[in-house]
Amino acid sequence: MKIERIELRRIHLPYVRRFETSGWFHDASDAIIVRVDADGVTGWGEAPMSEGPWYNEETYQTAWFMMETYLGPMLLDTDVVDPWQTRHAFKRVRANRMAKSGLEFAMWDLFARAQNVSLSKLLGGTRDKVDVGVSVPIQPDVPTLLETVGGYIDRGYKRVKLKIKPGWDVEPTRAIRERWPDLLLQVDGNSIYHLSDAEHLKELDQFNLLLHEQPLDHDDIFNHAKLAKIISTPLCLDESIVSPDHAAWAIELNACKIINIKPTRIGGLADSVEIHNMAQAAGMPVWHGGMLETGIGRATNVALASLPNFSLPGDISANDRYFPRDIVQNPFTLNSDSTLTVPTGSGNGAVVDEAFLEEVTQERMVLTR
Ligand code: OSB
Ligand code: MG
Repeated sequence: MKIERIELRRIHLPYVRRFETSGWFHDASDAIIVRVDADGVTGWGEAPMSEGPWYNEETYQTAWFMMETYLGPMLLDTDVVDPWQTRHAFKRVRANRMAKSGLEFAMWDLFARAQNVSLSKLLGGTRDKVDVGVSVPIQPDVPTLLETVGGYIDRGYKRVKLKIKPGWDVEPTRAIRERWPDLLLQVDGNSIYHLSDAEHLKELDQFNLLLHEQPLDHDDIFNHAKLAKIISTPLCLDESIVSPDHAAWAIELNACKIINIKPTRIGGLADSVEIHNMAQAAGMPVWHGGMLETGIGRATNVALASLPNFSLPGDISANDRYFPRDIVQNPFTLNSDSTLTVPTGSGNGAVVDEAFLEEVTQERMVLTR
C-alpha cells in the first residue's frame, strides 16, 4: 500500500491527576497522534510522548522532528505490502522507537481497516477480554495511598502496581499488603536503584509480590542479572527491553523472569510480537505495560494484549482513569472481572472524536508524496 498522506498532530490533554514516578511526573499527555491515508482508508496511531526525556531519551519535540524529517518521508517512499514490513522502512534510523511506533501503529490500523478485520485478529490475538490492573503513582503519604488504592479496588481493579523510590518503598508496600493480604501486587522503581541497594530491595521479598519491575538503570541488563540472584521476587524488565535482541540477551543472562511489553518503547507491534513469541518459547510470561496513552494508543495496546502469552494483568486501565475526556468516542470501561473487552470491529477499534482532537491540537503537519 502506498501512503498518500500522513498527518501529525501534537496534542495537550491533561490527566485527571498528576502521575508521579521515582524520577519525574506527568500532568498531561503531549502525544503525537498520527493519521495515515491510502486508497480511501484511514489509519490512526499514537506516539505517547511527554515533555521531557525522563522515561527514555525521547520527547514530543524529538519525535516530531524525527517523523517530519526522516520517518514520515521514508514511509511515503516505501510501498508497504504487509504491516509486518513497516519497520523495514525505518531501518536506517537508529533508536527513536516511540516516533517509529506512532507511524507503525497507524499502518497496522490502516491494513486492518482495509481488510475489514480487527487489529487483534491481524496480530494473532486469541482472547476476547484482557486482564488489567492499575499503576498507582507516588503518593504524599501512606493514608493517602491507602485511600487511592482502595478507590481503585472499589472500582474493580484486581491488580495494583505501586510506583516506588528510595524512602517510598518498603513502608507503603507493607501498608498495602497488611490492608489487602490477597491483592495481586507488584512494584516499579523506574531505574532509580543501584546494585548496591540489593540488600534493601530484598526486604520487599516478604510481601509476596507478583514481580519487581526495572529497579536498576534503564540500559543495564547486566546488573539486573546479578540482582536476580539476590532477591527472590521475580524481576521484570521494562526500560531495558527495547528490541528483540535485548529480550534475547535478558533471557539468556537470566536478567528477568518476566517481560513488560510496551510496543511504543520497542518501536512497534511487529517487534513486540517477536518478543512475545520469543518469551513464550522460553517459557517466560509477558504482560502489557502502558505509557498513559489516549484512547488511540490504548486501543492498539488492548489488541496486542489479546495475544496468548500476555498472561499477567496489564497496565491498561479504563480511559476514565487517565482523562476527564478522551479523544475517542468509545472509551474502554472496566468489566466487573477487571478486564477490558477487545474490540471486534475493523482496525484498532478506536472511533476518533475528530472535533475534540482538533480542539486539543497544539501543532499540526501534513506530509504528502
Ligand atoms: O514504567 O510503566 C512505567 C507511565 C509512564 C511512564 C512509565 C511507566 C508508566 C506507568 C503507567 O506505570 C502505566 C499506565 O497506566 O499507562
Ligand atoms: Mg515500568
